[in-house]
Amino acid sequence: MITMKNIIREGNDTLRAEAKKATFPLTDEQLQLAHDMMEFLENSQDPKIAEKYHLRAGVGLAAPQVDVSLQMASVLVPGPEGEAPLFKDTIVNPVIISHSVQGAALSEGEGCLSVDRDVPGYVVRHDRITLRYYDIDGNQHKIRLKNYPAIVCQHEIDHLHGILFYDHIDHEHPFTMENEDLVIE
Ligand code: 4LI
Ligand code: NI
Repeated sequence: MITMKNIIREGNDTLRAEAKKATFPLTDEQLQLAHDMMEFLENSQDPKIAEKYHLRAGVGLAAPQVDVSLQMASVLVPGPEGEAPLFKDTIVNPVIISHSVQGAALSEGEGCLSVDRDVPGYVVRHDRITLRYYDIDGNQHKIRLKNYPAIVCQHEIDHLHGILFYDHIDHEHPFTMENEDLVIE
């Protein structure tokens, strides 16, 4: 099982590398990794399990964060209490094929399991994206996402290209945003 010990932190070069595209079929080791990454997100969102194993809660985890430089990330965005997740899948070789001009940012800024400090500021991303990706079985998906799930997927896709959320923050004016951009509560 993946715990915080397995998650590498800023300063590790793997987080700044361009991850390699996956080829299908995935190896047994890659399938196991996909399973373990999703299990980490589930565990991290379960208060009892998270406390027991000292897991920090996350909605996304990319393979480079566990020191595997491969274009694969798990995303688990919970829905309203008792309802289905807004988005749950392990995305392989994801590409944003189109996006809104309108930007959006989380009102409280972003956190990252690989960053052990608070970096305040708006991380302005695309509010809506069309995402093409493969699931772990090699089936192609083309989906539209907006708001929080779109933000999370963009954060995770950034990891596959060596980008960290604070690269997008204007550190001189961390909470300045275009009027047209959406603030997601
Ligand atoms: C407990 C159980 C306040 C501060 C609000 C917690 C289940 C920040 C937000 C969670 C913030 C769950 C999250 C991300 C932010 C902040 C990620 C809590 C887990 C909220 C996810 C990848 C950025 C994603 C909204 C510095 C580890 N996640 N909060 N950002 N949640 N979580 N990111 N921002 N301010 N990071 O962090 O998984 S995209 Cl689900
Ligand atoms: Ni991250």
